[in-house]
Formats: sequence, C-alpha cells, structure tokens
Amino acid sequence: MHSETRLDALIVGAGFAGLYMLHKLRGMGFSARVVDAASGVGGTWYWNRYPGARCDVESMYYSYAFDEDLEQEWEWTERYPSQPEILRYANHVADRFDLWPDIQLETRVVSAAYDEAAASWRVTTGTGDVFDARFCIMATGCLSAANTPEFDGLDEFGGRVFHTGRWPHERVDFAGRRIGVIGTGSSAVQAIQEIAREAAHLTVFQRTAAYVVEAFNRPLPAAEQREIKANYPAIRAAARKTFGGFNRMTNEQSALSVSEEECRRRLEEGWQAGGIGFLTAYNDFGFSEAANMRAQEFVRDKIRETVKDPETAEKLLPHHVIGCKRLSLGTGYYATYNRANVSLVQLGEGGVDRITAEGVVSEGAEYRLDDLVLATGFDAMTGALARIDIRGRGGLTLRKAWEAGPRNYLGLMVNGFPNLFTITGPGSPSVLSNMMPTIEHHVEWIADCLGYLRDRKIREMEARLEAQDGWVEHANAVASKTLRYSCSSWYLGANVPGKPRVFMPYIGGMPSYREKCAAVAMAGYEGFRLATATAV
Ligand code: NA7
Repeated sequence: MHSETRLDALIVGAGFAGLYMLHKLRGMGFSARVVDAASGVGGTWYWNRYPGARCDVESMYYSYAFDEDLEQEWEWTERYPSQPEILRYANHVADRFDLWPDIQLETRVVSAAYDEAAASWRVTTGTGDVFDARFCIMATGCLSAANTPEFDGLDEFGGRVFHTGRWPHERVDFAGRRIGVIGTGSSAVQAIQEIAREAAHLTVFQRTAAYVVEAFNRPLPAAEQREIKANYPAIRAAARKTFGGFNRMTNEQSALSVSEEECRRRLEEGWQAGGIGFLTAYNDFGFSEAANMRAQEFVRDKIRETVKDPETAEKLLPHHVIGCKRLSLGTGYYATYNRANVSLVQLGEGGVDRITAEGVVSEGAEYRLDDLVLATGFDAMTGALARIDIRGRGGLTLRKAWEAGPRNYLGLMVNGFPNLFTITGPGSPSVLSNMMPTIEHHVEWIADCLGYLRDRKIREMEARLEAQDGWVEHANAVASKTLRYSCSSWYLGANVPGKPRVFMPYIGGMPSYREKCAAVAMAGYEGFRLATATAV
C-alpha cells in the first residue's frame, strides 16, 4: 500500500537546513514534513563518517543562533567540531524541538512534478509514496551528492572500496593493510592524516596538489566557551557583517601596499591563528595575481620546510591560485609524508590509468593495494537536485533548464518552477560562507515569504525571467572580477566531466546578499510573480 499525504510544505533533506525549516514552518502553523534517504538526521554529516571527518568552521560559529536556550545549553568540546559531535548536535536539535514525528527517514525522493491546475507539487518517493504539497522546499545540501569518477576497472578491484562521502557506519579497520587514497581535497587531507597512523602502508594518488593550512585544533576550554556564550548576540552580529559570516574580519589593506617582509609577518600571524581565515590577512588575494603569489609562496615555503624528502616536497607544491579551490585544513598534513609508511604518487595528466584486481595503475606502474578510498568529492551544488526528476510548468525538467548551468533568482527560486524553493541553492553565497547562519537566513526568508503568501491568499509564486536573468548576469559579473576562473574547482563544476563550467555560488558576500534579499521582500517580493486564487 502506498500512502498519499497532503501538506502545506514538503521539505527534502534532514540536514541543518531541513531541520530548521521544519521547526520554523510548524511554529507558524503550517503542515510540513521532512523526508530524507538516510536512516538518520544530519545530512552531509550523516554520510561523511570517514576517519578524521571534521568541520573546518569553528564549533562556536558552526551552530544555530535561532534559539537562545539551545545556543546556551549545548557544550562543544573542541575548537573544530568532529563529525560524531556534529551528528549528536543534529540529533539533539531534533529531540529538543520534538521534530521526529514530522521526519520521515529512509525515504528517497525520486521525482517532483508541478501540477499547474492545483498549484502544488506532487512528490514521489522510491517506495511509491506520494506527497501533494503546495510548496516543495529543497534542503538537499551543496555537498551531498558523492562524485565517483568512472575509473576504468573499478569494479574489478579485489579489495574494499570506500567513498569518503558515503562511509560505512561500522568502524573500518585499516591495521596491517595497504591502503590507497585517490584525491587530495579537504576530505582526503583529513582522512590521510588518520589512515596513515593505522595502515601498514598508505599510497596517496594526487591529481592536483592542495593548499593545506594548519587548523590548530584543540580542546575548547569551558571558560572560553562561557565567554563566547555571554557575548553571543554581539559576536553573531559582527560575524554577519563579514563577507562569509565568519568570525574573522578581513584586513582592508592590499598585500601589495606593504613590504614582502611585512606581508609574510602578517601571513605567519594568520597561519598561527589557524583555520580557513588565513586569507583574510589582506583584501586582494582573491583579485590580484601578484598579491596572491605572495600567499602562494608563503605556503610553498611551509611545505618545503616541513617535508624532508625534497622529491616528495616538490610534488606537494601547489602552483595554482591559492583560494581558487577551497582551502583545506590540516593537522600535520604535510608532515604525514615524512612517515616511512606513506608515499605520494603524482598522477599523470589523464589521472588514474586504470584500476585492476590488485591495485591502481598510473603512468604504467601498478601500486598494489588491499583497500581503496575514493576521496573524490561531490557533484557540488546542483548534483543532489539533478538526481531528482524535477518537472515544472509545461513538464520542463530542471535538468533541461539548467543544462548550460544553474539559473535562478537569488539562489532561491527558478523561473518555470513555481512554489519550489532551494535552500542555499547555486546563485546564493552558500559554500562561500559559514553554512549555519546562511541556512538560517534562507530558512527565515522562506518562512516569512510563506507567511506573506498565506496572509494574502497568494497560491502561486514564481521567479520572473527578467529578474532571474538579471541576477545571473550580476552574479557572473561579480565572479568574473575574481581569480576564481583560473583553476578547475568544484565551484565551477570542473571536477565532474561534462558539467558546464559556471561559477555556481554567489561571490558578492553575505552582507550585500542579505540586503538584496531583504529589499526584495520589503518591496512585496519584487522580481517574483505572485498569483492569487482568482487570478490563476
Ligand atoms: P574535493 O575538494 O572536490 O576533492 C576531491 C579530490 O579528488 C581532489 O583532489 C580531486 O583532484 C580528486 N579527484 C577528483 N576526481 C578525480 C579523478 N578522476 N582522478 C583523480 N583524482 C580525482 O572534495 P572533498 O570531499 O575533499 O571536499 C569537498 C568540500 O567538502 C571541501 O571543499 C569542503 O568545503 C568540504 P583535482 O583537484 O580535481 O585535480
């Protein structure tokens, strides 16, 4: 028997976006349900259980601000939260706000079709259950669709194969085994440091050397935590004024306006402070190649100082623009290559030649392995949406509408797909910002919007084409002024063969983005078509 459920809003995804959206809508008296394919809440933190998985935004800032009691009662234990701790937090939130009755797990949404006559979404799950919901809210995450490249021979590999983004729930024992890790992005960096301690031998297969800055993780002393909690409103307000909603302000000075020595001194200060705020030392690392070169050289020198074998050090030196790909956070990552049981293989231009029953072949040489770890990232930002068959007005599929890259208005709604919202969708600051405040911002905007529509008996809302075109043009113009097009990053979809090369997140910064969203709402949802019951 398949069930049919009628709702005001169906929310897809039980990560931090979906949980808060549910809480918010229920509080407003809407009927809402969250569905998720996983067996638990937490979204990306449910799946990414690989050894060493940790958030690279500090705990005290990677947390909800919407409820003061929650904010005050939850105790973080480390400067950066580990995956198990984040998952405990997500479960605590679901308990605390009694969200469970409206969360349906182990339910994968396979399609969502807009019924124009009814002005509602008909959402179907893998088990054949159907939801008829006036609003469909995609809280599907930016880094949730794991990317497994089509390696020749992968199926023939005789050992175990793991993907960092789909890690098993049981502890994986690497003791006494020969492990291969493909990839050197953020997930790989965290996993490599841990696996190296356990494996008999670890071989890392690197396509592009990464810039890894030290995290300087540490236990979070109770006194420090108390002090932050006592000043939370002011701290959160200050973070909201920064480009990405983080706790470090950018030094509004050009790296080229100071001597090389002074620049290095400040970069060293930033390095010692730890974290991805490293590039806030000056304001033009993202815009000026000459400024960027100073930061690049600084990190390359750190690598040369740390790695004892000159040949390995040379291979580890990245040469692309720093910050073009996402900075990775490490804890002795480069020093890991000083271990006798770790070796680094630089892949040729074509990447891995093939995978055999015994291991990995690169440039004609075979590396024998017992287990293979794919740390090959995600089909970022659009991947999770593309895996659902979403059909809007006239049966238009989202895949077709986004064939040449995602197009939407404010990263929130897509022309042709009325009553469908995307939380932290492409075209919004999303992955370039601290996801927690950014999620809260979108959830609150959408909730206010649904309240507005209900009050005015508006049954259909849709991004206007001209507003969408204007926003995409603006977002592209802002991105083109940066150095972000100079490398093959997942921000550009370059890690997924055949994906259009478009800079997906909005890079204009959170403060101006927030202002724009507020102004649009204040003007009665300018740029959106609103249709009342009689007008439809
Ligand atoms: P990333 O950052 O996309 O890293 C994936 C890594 O896998 C990266 O080093 C890639 O090399 C490598 N890769 C991908 N495809 C291949 C193939 N076909 N052959 C060899 N190597 C490959 O994903 P993460 O999971 O590490 O991190 C994603 C985000 O999560 C991160 O930025 C944080 O925001 C949290 P490439 O650089 O493309 O040459």
